Amino acid sequence: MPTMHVSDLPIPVSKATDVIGACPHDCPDTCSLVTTVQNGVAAKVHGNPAHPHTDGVLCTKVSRYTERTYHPERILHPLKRSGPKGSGQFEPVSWEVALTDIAGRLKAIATRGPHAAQAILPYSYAGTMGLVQSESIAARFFHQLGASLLNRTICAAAGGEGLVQTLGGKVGMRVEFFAESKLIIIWGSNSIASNLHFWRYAQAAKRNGAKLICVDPRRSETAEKCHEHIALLPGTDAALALALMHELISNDWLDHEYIAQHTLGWEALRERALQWPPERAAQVCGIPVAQITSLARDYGGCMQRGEPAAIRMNYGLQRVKGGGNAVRAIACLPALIGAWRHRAGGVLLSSSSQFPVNKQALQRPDLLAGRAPRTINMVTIGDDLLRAASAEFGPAIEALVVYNSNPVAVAPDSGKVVAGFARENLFTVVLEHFHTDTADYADYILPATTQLEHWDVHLSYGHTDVLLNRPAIAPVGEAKTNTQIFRELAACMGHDDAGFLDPCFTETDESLCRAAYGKAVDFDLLLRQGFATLAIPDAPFAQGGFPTPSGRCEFFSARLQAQGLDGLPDHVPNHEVAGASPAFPLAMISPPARNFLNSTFVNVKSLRDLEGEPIVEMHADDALARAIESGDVVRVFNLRGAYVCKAVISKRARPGVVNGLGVWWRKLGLAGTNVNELTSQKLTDMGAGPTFYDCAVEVATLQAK
Ligand SMILES: Nc1nc2c(c(=O)[nH]1)N[C@H]1C(S)=C(S)[C@@H](COP(=O)(O)OP(=O)(O)OC[C@H]3O[C@@H](n4cnc5c(=O)[nH]c(N)nc54)[C@H](O)[C@@H]3O)O[C@H]1N2
Ligand SMILES: Nc1nc2c(c(=O)[nH]1)N[C@H]1C(S)=C(S)[C@@H](COP(=O)(O)OP(=O)(O)OC[C@H]3O[C@@H](n4cnc5c(=O)[nH]c(N)nc54)[C@H](O)[C@@H]3O)O[C@H]1N2
Ligand code: SF4
Ligand SMILES: [Mo]
Repeated sequence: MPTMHVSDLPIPVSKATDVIGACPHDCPDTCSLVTTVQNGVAAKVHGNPAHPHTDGVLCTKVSRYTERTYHPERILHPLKRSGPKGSGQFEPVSWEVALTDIAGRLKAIATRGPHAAQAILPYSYAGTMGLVQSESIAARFFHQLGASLLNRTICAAAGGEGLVQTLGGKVGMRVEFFAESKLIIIWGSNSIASNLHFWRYAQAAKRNGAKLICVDPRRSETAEKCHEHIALLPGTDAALALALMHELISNDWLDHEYIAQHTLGWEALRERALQWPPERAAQVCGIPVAQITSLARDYGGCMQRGEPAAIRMNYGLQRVKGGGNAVRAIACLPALIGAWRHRAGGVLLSSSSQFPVNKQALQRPDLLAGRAPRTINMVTIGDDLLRAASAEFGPAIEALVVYNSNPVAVAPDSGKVVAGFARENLFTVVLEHFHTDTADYADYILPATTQLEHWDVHLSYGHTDVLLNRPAIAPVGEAKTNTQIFRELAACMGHDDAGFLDPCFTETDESLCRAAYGKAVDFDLLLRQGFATLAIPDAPFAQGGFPTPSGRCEFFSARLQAQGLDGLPDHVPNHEVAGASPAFPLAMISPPARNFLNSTFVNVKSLRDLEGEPIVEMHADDALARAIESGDVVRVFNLRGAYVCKAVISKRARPGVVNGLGVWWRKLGLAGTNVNELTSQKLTDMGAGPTFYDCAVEVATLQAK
């Protein structure tokens, strides 16, 4: 078996040493971590004071990282199922037994015919955002095999596509300059919970006199700390943005020169926006007209005074049918007032396209060698696991290899997902740290290393620094890195398929870290200080130069029109519009809980204690209408399923909308389900993304307090 060169520096064993790493989690902040190691044990993890964005501070979750790494329930050995599917009963086996058996099972499927390997599906997301421990050797392995491809849509697909079609990429303001903004609109983001280090810049701006406005159906921790909160109905953001344009036009708060020089489709957008007077949008959004006109005055006022106005969007607003259009409409706003002229003006949703990652080198799509396997959308895994073979679908899914993800908890429409995972004729391998809801359905669980135990290199979607993660400790128990697991699986496959003996299957993690950016990033600098800042202009679009086909901010997108879609942004109503269904009159959103990261950390007791119990927040009027009291155990339900949790009557909920905070492990919930029992597999307008926050429900008391 190939061995991995874990470090060119020895791992300290005697005196306490600090090792610089990177937070692996799916969070825009990508903090620089410092792990203090004593006698080979990680004693403490803290924020790197030398990294400007981290500024010595971590969130509560990751400051408990050692609790997660040394958790008594950590999986330390390969495990084989010993009870019925889903029972969570396993027995330890050796690595050799596990890998030989898994390779044999995959080979038996793949060698049945020319496209038979498509019955195998990798399922992974961003449990670690590291470029090496996510899609490097794993991608090579599945490409060589000819397995189905996975469309990794579960988080950001609609908004990402909206941004690409408008600005040309996942590009925008540099986050540090928000500190100099005079107006910050925080749109669809609970920054205090999910983008803490941005919030620190916003606080600096506030101290310098900036006005902060939050647009969010929920009165989140962030909304309550802003000067104003616009609590619109879920999925109505494009209507608000179009009405804002209407007001900018009516009052001539426009930067005509910027529009003429650096945008495309102004006349058409103008006509569209004039169909959205504030009265119409107020009706759709369920908010007072005055909130819209006041927001327009603030935004337009910045232009008149020559002050920078900035928008921080996050992915919360695009988990609805019209998510792509909403992001497009909002991304048009800065060009209208010429906000991009300032380094502290513009919009930021994601910075990830700024990073020159060499994906070809890491993932080696050339190993497909002309084969074009089908693509499965990870959002519809529930339906797809239950689909029979057909000419349209191809073979039924027979084997699933899950890593860096917990689909049984996080994918929508859990009833279907669970039924799929429970199939007796599905062979499932899960690479994990813990016995998650997904791992319970595995045939084999393979113990994976955590970020403290492996090399990796990172991009960020909330700032513009590359980070390197050095291993601080040796792997715990018999855990192996994801890369090493796929290297060893490839070696087992290589007995029959020489393709798996290609040297690309023995490349070391350190070499992969170097290959991720090649010469575009100074690797020696990364080794020395753990981070390297990309060279990006302060105000990237001050003189236009958007990375779109036209080089302009595309109000009108010919590419969308060519796909048969609307070339202009518009309000696209939800699949399940709030109040439209008499049986399920409440709109439910399920935003992240502050002390969890998606479903990660739910099993860390100190963090679970901070969250308490699974809850649904309700407005007093909605609770009263149903005779529900705070603390009642309630049943939240629709035609897809039911979720039992505690009701909390709270000012955080607006009338007509309930907030079922996510994403609990099913088995740690009150009745073995979580909020995704209720969400649907319906997709977004662009990008084929999920619609978690586009979900009609009813709530009833199950057991009074
Ligand atoms: N603590 C913590 N941090 C996280 C995560 C976590 O689970 N916990 N998740 C991480 C992940 S995976 C991601 S993708 C990122 C970003 O993650 P996001 O899910 O974007 O997280 P938030 O910034 O909390 O934004 C969600 C906010 O959008 C609001 N919202 C819901 N529907 C709508 C709508 O229709 N319109 C508007 N305007 N707002 C709406 C919600 O009420 C919530 O306050 O954060 C990451 N950071
Ligand atoms: N209802 C509802 N559902 C949602 C959301 C919501 O807001 N509401 N948010 C959605 C969003 S934005 C996202 S991004 C998805 C996230 O969904 P997932 O990407 O599945 O994220 P997590 O739930 O954090 O699960 C990641 C798993 O990866 C494992 N892991 C971490 N590091 C490693 C590693 O190095 N190796 C291996 N083998 N495993 C590792 C962790 O232990 C964890 O169990 O969930 C989505 N689901
Ligand atoms: S989860 Fe986010 S805020 Fe917390 S340490 Fe990681 S990158 Fe930083
Ligand atoms: Mo996400």
